[in-house]
Amino acid sequence: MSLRIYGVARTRAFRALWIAEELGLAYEHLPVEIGDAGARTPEFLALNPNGRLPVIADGDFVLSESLAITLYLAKKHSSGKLYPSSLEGEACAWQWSFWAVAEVDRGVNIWSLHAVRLPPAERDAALRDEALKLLAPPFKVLDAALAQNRYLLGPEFTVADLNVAAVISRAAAMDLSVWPNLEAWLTRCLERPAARKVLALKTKSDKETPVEITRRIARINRL
Ligand SMILES: N[C@@H](CCC(=O)N[C@@H](CS)C(=O)NCC(=O)O)C(=O)O
Repeated sequence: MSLRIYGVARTRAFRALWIAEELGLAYEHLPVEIGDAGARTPEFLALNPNGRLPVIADGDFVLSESLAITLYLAKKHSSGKLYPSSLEGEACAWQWSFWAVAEVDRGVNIWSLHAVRLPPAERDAALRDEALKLLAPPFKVLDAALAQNRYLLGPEFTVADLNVAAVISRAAAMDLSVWPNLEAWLTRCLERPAARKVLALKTKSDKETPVEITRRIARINRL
């Protein structure tokens, strides 16, 4: 199989798996774990010197950074559909993708660790509340954008929605009712068959994650 996706589905590999499923690609999933058991081994560091997941190998072409991966695969396989064909549409897909990483990714990660993923006794309510405060302004922006259109770039789902929804998916258990457009859109995105298939994998791997790994994620990323 020429496309390989490295990274356990609990990680940002979820994003690469989701786009591969949307595109109906044949691929091999290698559920590499983070840290010394996986992404920090010399063999893996040769693929991604950052020691982070996900990575893909498309034939001989190796790529890291989850949202670069989704944009690359969408452009390669679905230009004019999941990937916008106009220069402006493409730029808007980049805009929303960079926005999600810059404005939302870290806050959502902190919130999910301290609301859901760490054992209850180790959750820090102050960090969780601070994350909520950080997320409120960008969520308000997203909610307003979605009042105009069913999806971020218009009436159809595109890679821009996939990228932003995948980043926010860690907050799916959050009370999003103050942002009703955002909430309805996130549900629409995550109910797509491709998303549901990969979410099932992600939920399974979440359940199987040893607590030491969750603690390590919080510690080394200072979350
Ligand atoms: N910006 C990168 C971040 C990748 C990243 O941090 N991945 C996490 C898993 S979700 C990881 O591999 N962490 C490694 C570690 O904590 O040692 C991307 O979007 O791909």
